Parts: sequence; C-alpha cells; structure tokens
Amino acid sequence: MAQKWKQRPPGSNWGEFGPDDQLGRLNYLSAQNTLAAAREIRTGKRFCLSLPLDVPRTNATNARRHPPRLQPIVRDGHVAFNLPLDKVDPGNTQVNSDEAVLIYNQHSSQWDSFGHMGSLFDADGDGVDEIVQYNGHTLTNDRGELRFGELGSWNLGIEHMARHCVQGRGVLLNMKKHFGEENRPVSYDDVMRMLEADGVAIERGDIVCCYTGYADKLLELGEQVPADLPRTHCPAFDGRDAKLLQWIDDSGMAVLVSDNRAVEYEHATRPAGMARGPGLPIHELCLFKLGIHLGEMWYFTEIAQWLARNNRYRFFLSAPPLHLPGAAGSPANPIGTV
Ligand code: UVW
Repeated sequence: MAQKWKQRPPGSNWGEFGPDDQLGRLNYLSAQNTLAAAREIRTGKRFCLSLPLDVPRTNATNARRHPPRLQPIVRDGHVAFNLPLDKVDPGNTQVNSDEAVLIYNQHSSQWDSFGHMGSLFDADGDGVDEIVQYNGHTLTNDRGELRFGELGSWNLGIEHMARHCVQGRGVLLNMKKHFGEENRPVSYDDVMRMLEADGVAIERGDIVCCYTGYADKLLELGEQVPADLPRTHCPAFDGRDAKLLQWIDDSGMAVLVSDNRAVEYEHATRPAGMARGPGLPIHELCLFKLGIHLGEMWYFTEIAQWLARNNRYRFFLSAPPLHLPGAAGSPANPIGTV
C-alpha cells in the first residue's frame, strides 16, 4: 500500500508501522508482552475494571451521551421478555427474553478508536488543510463517501483493536493518592515525582492506567452528578505541558487509560494567542499523531486498593473492545488479574 501523506504532523510517528497501519502503538503489545504480563498473575484474584454501563446515571456531564436504553424485541406479535413460548409454540414450556439496546459508545467505561478524533491537517501538501486521521487514513472510501447508514467508518474503526486482542501488563498510577480529589492539571514534573515516590517503571508495550477517583464520584453521586463534575473533581494529565506529551511518546506505552472523563485536563479556554488548535491536545497526540488508543471512565478503585495493600502496581489486563466494525469507540469490559 502506498503512503497516504506527503507531510506528516510534527511529533507524529506516521509510517513507523507501515503505510497502511491501523494499530499504532498496539504494535508494541506483542505476544512476548502478553507472556511477560501473565507473570503478574500470582493469586488469580480478578477485578472488574468497568463501571456499570448506566453510570453516569444521567446525561448531565455530557448532554449528547445517554445511559443505555434496553428494549425487548417483538416475537410473533408478543413482547419477547418473560414470554412463555407456549404462546407462539403451543406445548413449549420454556420462557424467553430477548432485547435490543441503544448504547452511546462513549457514555461510560470505553475505548476511543483512532477514528474518534482526527484533525484538520495538510497531509497532501497542497497548502489546504483536509480532514485526516492517524497515519494519513480517512474515514471515507476512495470516492470520499462515509459509510453511515451502514456501520461507521471505513478505515479506522474499533474492529482493528478487537482483532489485535488487548491483553498485556497494566501499570497503575495512583494519582488520587498523590494529588487528591481536586480538579487540577498534572504536569510532567508531577508525574516524575509520582513515579519516583511509588517506584513505578513503565516499559514498552505497557498499558498505563490512571486512577484519579473520578469514577468513584460518579458512583457516589448517582443521579445527582452535577454537569460541571469533570471541571471540579479529580486530577488529569495536562495536555498543554510539552514535556508531558514528550514523555507519553518516549515512555513506549501502548495504550493510555484513565478513570476520568477525558484522560486529560479540560481547559476552559484556548491558550492566549492560539486562534486555532486542538481542544484536547492529548487526544491529538495519542489518537491522531502516535496511534495510542485511549480508555476513559474505567473503574480502578478496588484494584488500586488491593495493589497498594500488596505493594504492587502491575497486573495482568485483558480489555477487548466490542468487535463492532466501523465504530469510533466501544464500551470496555476490562478485567485486571493480580
Ligand atoms: C470528552 O468527552 C471530553 O472526551 P471523549 O470524547 O474522548 O470522551
């Protein structure tokens, strides 16, 4: 396949994994990494790292995204929920339930595919920005058509992540312990102090998991979650800190996950003097430039407490997205094993 771009964004790795690559840093998550990660299983104890998918309980923190809506299907004119099958098949003693669900893929514990956030960038070198995604892909076919009406995007859907099978070493950063519950940007210097204090090392192919306490707040507040929770509670990486962005790249991490809403601190305004630019710079770096999938709103509370009690920070992590072709994101149902 020919290279899709004439110029690539500064600080990107486009081309490193081949001209047609759709996996990005998941290429670092090899069979050897999974084998090494399996050595973190010492007790067999397992932790569910997903929130219930109806948490957040309302759409208060993001009006566009709602909790799942379950709906029974209809079977031969009957609502197929708790349906005695005798009604459609006389003599049949079984009782059947069957449903459909409307899920907003990015409402609760989730994966972002690279298709979730592209950028306006002049990849073809004609002096005009165009819509482009990781590695110069687009979400359209050769004729520039989007596939909505069928399923989602042509080139960078979550199915590539599903087929790669996300299983590796989770490395927990206990940001709640170090930075408390205040909503504040966490800088490179903060991260370095935290890694040193906790003796944490990140290796190539690791899945970095940030525990900030945000998911705890969602559970605690339930239907009373205020709209501004993401801007009032819990620390988050500072995407405006150039040293932090460089560290994300240099660390060799395969994937970056957090229990907060966006991994990164959501600045209310653009920096002074910047008329144009990415609203979420860590999304730009990870999903667009480097091919690092992001996980958001996971649930780390119990595994974080267990790891702290046992003087550990690493665990075996199995975290497939739905194998849903073309989707820009997916609910996540990750399991951590220690
Ligand atoms: C936010 O909602 C801020 O981020 P994302 O679209 O990645 O969920």
